[in-house]
Amino acid sequence: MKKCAFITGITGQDGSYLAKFLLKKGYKVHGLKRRASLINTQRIDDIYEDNFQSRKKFFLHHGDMTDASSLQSIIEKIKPDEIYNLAAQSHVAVSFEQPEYTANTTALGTLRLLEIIRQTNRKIKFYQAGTSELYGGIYKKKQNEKTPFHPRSPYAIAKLYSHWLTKNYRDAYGIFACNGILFNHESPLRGETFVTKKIVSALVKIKYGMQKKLYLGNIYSRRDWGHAKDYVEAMWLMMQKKKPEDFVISTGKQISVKKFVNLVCDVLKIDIYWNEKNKFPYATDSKNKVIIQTSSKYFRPTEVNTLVGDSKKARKILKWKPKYDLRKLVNEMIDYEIYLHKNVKKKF
Ligand code: NAP
Ligand code: G4F
Repeated sequence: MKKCAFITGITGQDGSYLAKFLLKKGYKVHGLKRRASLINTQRIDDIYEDNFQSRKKFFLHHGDMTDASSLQSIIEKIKPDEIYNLAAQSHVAVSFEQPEYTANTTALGTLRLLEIIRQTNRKIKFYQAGTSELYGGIYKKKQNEKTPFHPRSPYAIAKLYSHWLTKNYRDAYGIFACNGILFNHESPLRGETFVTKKIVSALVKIKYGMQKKLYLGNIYSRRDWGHAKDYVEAMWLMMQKKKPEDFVISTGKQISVKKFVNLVCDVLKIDIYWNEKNKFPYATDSKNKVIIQTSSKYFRPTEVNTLVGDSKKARKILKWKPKYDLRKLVNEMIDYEIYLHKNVKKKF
């Protein structure tokens, strides 16, 4: 019989890649969708459009992580074998502005799902979308499953609650519940306000005369950036093991936001010159025009300066390894951005 999965956060970056991945594996896929005044299914519309068959395998249900009754009626109706909890207020900077909403969705949302599993069917497997933000202010060379946590934002603290809750429901009730501790992962479908997508999108537009300047925050913070497509495979692999365990998923390499900008400029053949003597560094192009300006608007009250993961456990036990390197990821993101603006580009 076909396996049935329920994905919360299916309209997001990871949700869309995971849905496609599971459909290819022959799953029936159900997703949670919030009601919005504008259409919010752009990332998954192609599942309907490209694959006539998927109409019988792919279903969306209205609901919200803050509304237990909607989650309960969906789960009781569809009877999933696996739940992937990807829904969250996932933006670190926004979590400082909306800490209570972040806790409600990102922490209590997990509790709502686990309670439904505990009360209705403890055989449902549960994946929790954990994050490298849990490590926050820990300055270990590389972070793995044994590294202590030191969250530095309301978002990371909400995720910490979900991390421990997932472990607790595993220990207390024998539920197959696992945490993926995923380091940053990007793609052409990344949300517009995360730094990689913001940089790629702006520099493509600057290159074609559609935008003048890119404003950034802390260009010195360093991240371990992988591709979302590789990372959703790891989620599924964790759920296929006999025993539920937690795994770090990462590339093991990090670069700074500034170096990421330089890499994108290199691919786009934009010459840039950094001036870092000011409190707010900026960069000019070959005509001495400022095209990148840092601004306090994008600084966070507490920053996570460096993250780089050690995913040896996943590589050994799950036999997982990333297929994308950073250059391939950047090329794909740039190609997609150029494709998006192709028609507009013709005007210039
Ligand atoms: P994303 O693109 O921001 O997607 C978040 C999803 O959650 C969207 O589908 C969003 O719906 C949904 N959502 C938010 N609040 C909700 C609510 N109250 N009720 C129902 N749905 C709600 O995030 P992502 O990059 O795909 O990440 C997926 C998960 O992994 C998140 O939990 C994130 O915190 C975690 N994570 C991400 C990374 C990363 O680098 N990408 C790394 C570690 C962990 P709308 O489309 O309606 O907004
Ligand atoms: O792209 P970011 O917003 O990602 P961040 O904060 O690392 O969080 C992402 O990854 C986490 C995993 O570690 C996920 F859990 C989380 O859900 C999310 O997907 O920022 C990356 C870095 C930060 O240090 C930030 O301060 O880039 C810096 N940055 C500099 N200028 C900026 C900007 N970030 C954003 N979003 N916008 C800027 O203009």
